Amino acid sequence: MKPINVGLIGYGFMGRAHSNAFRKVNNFFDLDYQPVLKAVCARDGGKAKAFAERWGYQSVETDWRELIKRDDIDLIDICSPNNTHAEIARAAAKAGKMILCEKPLSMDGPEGEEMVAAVAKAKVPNMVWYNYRRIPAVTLAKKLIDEGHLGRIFHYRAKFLQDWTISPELPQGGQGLWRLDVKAAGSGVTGDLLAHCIDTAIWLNGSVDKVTAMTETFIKERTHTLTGKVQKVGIDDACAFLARFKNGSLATFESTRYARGHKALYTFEINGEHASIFWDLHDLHRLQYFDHRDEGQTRGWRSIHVTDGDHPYMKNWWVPGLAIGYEHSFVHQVADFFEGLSKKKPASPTFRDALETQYICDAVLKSGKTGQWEKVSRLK
Ligand code: SOE
Repeated sequence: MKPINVGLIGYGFMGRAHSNAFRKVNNFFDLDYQPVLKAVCARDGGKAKAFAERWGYQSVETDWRELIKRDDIDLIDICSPNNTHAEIARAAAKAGKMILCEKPLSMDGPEGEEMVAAVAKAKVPNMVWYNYRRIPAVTLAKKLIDEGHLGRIFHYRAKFLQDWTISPELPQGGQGLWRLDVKAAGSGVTGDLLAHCIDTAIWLNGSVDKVTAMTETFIKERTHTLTGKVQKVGIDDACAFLARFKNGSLATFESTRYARGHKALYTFEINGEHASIFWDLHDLHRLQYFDHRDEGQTRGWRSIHVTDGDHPYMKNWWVPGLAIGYEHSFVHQVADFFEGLSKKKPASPTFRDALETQYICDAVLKSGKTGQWEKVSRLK
């Protein structure tokens, strides 16, 4: 196995999810490559050191520029807030590093285009961590659609509901709360949660032509953690939009952080001429499937427990019937990235693929302001 020296930037929730994946991947997948946890980088040296000790990183940096300069780093993994992705990715590409970037790719489409151009010019492998594609039940949905089980698709319906920002006392900005600060996040639920729904949707159902959206910011002002001042909130707290896919199907998407009782309720349903599919993150190892062609008396929704050896990724884990969870989607993503290197067939979504999601988010946010249908841009 060829070692790939990883330099991780950021040590939050995603820093942990990725580190866990790097550590586990070779235990469960036969690959030509092996990630080595070389360095973790964060501005707070003490916290970075504690993270390095806990996860087994060999060294610590406090300036990402120094990390990128290092000859012993092959791959940069960007887990820092959204407003840092572009600058880091451009520098890492220039230095010839492979790049993994947390979602969303960028603050907006034009910034994403620069990132796509940078990795294309440098010819460096790249991928964005839209991890839900690699939950076996979601991957199975893709397989069933591609094999034609659903037939023509009429409807796509997605939701991502949370309830963690309802309190007006919650500040914006700083560690853990930068997602509420528009300068760091770029947008609210659109770039954070709907971006996931959009990525899955375009993967399963193809490109989106146009959208019409409504957005709302329920709490207009919050104290900023870094300045201590009460400041205007610039993110969308909730967003719902309609979309028309290129294949003629109609879609509804909804996301909010104000749905009391829901923590991470990501669901999607797809209705085709022969069959329908439903998936729910809270029950992530199951895929609900209804096939109109089933024999009449026993026709009905089946709940497929996606844990058998012939289900996507599952032969690499336990024996049939035993479920895996959220963190495994990241392990699968690392495995696919390395397989892509071996086969010289990049694992998706590459930066180029993820730019499409960015364009859709831009059109959604624009429509939220104009109240009009907006066309989705395409890379020229
Ligand atoms: C937000 O709460 C969040 O952690 C997102 O940032 C993740 O991308 C999503 O998978 C779960 O929710």
